Amino acid sequence: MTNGRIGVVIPALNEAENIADLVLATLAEDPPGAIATVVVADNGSDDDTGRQAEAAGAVVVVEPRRGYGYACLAGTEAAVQAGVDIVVYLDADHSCRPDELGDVVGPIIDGGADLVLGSRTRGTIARGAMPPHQRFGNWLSARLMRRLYGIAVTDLGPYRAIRSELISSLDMAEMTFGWPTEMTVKTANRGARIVEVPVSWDQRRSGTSKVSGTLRGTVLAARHILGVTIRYARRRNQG
Ligand SMILES: Nc1nc2c(ncn2[C@@H]2O[C@H](COP(=O)(O)OP(=O)(O)O)[C@@H](O)[C@H]2O)c(=O)[nH]1
Ligand SMILES: [Mg+2]
Repeated sequence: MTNGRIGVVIPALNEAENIADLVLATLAEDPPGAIATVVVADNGSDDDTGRQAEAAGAVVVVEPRRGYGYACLAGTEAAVQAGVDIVVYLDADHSCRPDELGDVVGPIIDGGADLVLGSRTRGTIARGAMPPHQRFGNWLSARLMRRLYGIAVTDLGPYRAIRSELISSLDMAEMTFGWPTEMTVKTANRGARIVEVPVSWDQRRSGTSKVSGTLRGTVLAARHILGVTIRYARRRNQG
């Protein structure tokens, strides 16, 4: 069994219409273990995201360097400093469900996993929530990861949980779209335990997509995900 103090990290860029409800819903959850802190990593939003998050009860860290990885790292550092045992990541737009937090942390609390990946492929994807090019990209990337790392992954989703000690030791370097992939492949290279659980995937509630809904976001995400997957597999094979 692992101690279960949980830090939830929510990277957010211009999510003022979504963030307060999401923080409140997350704080209202009572997963196994306990939520010690909800950290919103505000990535230089030019709307009210930070103030909304704080008013709802989140700890807000401001990371002016743009990038999903920069925001995740700043949020992770704040959560680790608060003394949590487990860090959970979820998106700021209500695509991930806070009431599935217990499913995502469960395998770590039970002592059976070091990293838990929420798989939307194995869960439920709401109609229109995932465009075809994203489905294909996730399928291809997961397949490549299974082949190169021998891990049983079916999706590359944002909803994930990791032991604090592990994330602190991974020396994360991908500061944009490659962050989730880097976390997964470095954990695999360590021989640490990765477990997938089914999660739901809903439509963004409000506001606009910055990643899969834009050509630039899609191309950059695909390039980083595939690049990181291949790069760390080479390092693995070089011992
Ligand atoms: N910190 C940070 N977060 C981002 C950035 N781009 C998107 N996000 C957040 O990452 C999550 C996913 O982005 P989203 O726009 O919903 O992409 P989609 O799910 O592919 O449509 C949301 O919580 C966004 O607020 C960014 O450049 N920096
Ligand atoms: Mg989204």
